[in-house]
Amino acid sequence: MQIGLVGLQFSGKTTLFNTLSKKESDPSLQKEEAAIEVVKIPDERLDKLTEIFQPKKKVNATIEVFDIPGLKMSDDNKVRITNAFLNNVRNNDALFYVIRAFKDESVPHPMGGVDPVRDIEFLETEFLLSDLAFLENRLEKLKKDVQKSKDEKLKKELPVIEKCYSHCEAERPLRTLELDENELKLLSGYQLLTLKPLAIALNFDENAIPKVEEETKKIVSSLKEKNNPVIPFFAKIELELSKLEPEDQKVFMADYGIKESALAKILRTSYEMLGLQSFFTVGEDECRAWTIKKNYTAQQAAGVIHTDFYNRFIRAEVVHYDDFIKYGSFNKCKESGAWRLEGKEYIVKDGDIISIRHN
Ligand SMILES: Nc1nc2c(ncn2[C@@H]2O[C@H](COP(=O)(O)OP(=O)(O)OP(=O)(O)O)[C@@H](O)[C@H]2O)c(=O)[nH]1
Ligand SMILES: [Mg+2]
Repeated sequence: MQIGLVGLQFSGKTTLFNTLSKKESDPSLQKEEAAIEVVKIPDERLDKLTEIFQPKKKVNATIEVFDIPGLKMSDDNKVRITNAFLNNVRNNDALFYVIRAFKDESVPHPMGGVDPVRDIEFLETEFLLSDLAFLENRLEKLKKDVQKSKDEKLKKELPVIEKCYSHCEAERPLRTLELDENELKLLSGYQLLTLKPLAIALNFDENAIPKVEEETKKIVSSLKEKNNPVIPFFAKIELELSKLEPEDQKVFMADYGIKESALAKILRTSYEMLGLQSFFTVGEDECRAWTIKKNYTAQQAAGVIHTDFYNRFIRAEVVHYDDFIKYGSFNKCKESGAWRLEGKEYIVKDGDIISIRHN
């Protein structure tokens, strides 16, 4: 799974990226290329399991974060969307608009002044136009092809594209359109930008911390679409804090009045938006957290570990993390019935500890 940091130039994307990836690179060195980093997902439950099993290796679940160079003012003093930018955005499973809400005279703004609502609506409009252009082309082609060929798939696609097109034409992003599983499947190859789950990350000054909730509410109330998750954060100060030891980090965060780190918020929101959850495997060699979609069956989860496990799946031994901690050992879990053998249709729950039996 990959999330993309998207926005105008100098909104704080690379600063946030460095906070997430704990990279030391200097954000003042403006890079022209997109950067990608595999970010470990902190998980206290995995830490606890590692403490108990003392394995040789601990493996966190990961998510890929894509830092996309922001949109700049072009020669005619306007910020223009570019194809390179759109292609970078298309690659992601979910998007975070990183929006400048900090004031700093020494950092120029490509549109002149700081105005989060304008910047958000600008990105939304550009992405809508991009989808609309694609849908228009697709619609035209489909109408011709449907007459010529007997392809059932094309016939099914036509009404879906029509529906999407009118939705975009009414200036609504596709993520607000109700689509069933089959319709989504039909669209999945097209990488439509406004269909991607979206969160808005507002980059505030540290001196905005005391009034951040109020400021955030004000911004959201002026937005056309109010239902996307909104995450206020403080790129500059959080980058400094991310370099500290975890214990010191907690102390300083409390001092500043930052309730949850940008990292935690971004990861939590990504999981929610993408419908993800974790399960664990434990043992002497390694304790590991795995990321799967909610509603995955035991067999599908087994397939994430190894395709052989999917193909040769017999049963899954399952105990939930909470039960394991409560009873203290697998044996006690067996006695109490918390440890079970489940078949391939079992729906895995967040926090399940699983061992796959296969032949
Ligand atoms: N005062 C202040 N400065 C910030 C903050 N966040 C980022 N900056 C500064 O703004 C400048 C741009 O930050 P970057 O993180 O590189 O911005 P970016 O969004 O990656 O920019 P592009 O990659 O060019 O699109 C840097 O000099 C940062 O130090 C902030 O919260 N407060
Ligand atoms: Mg950058």
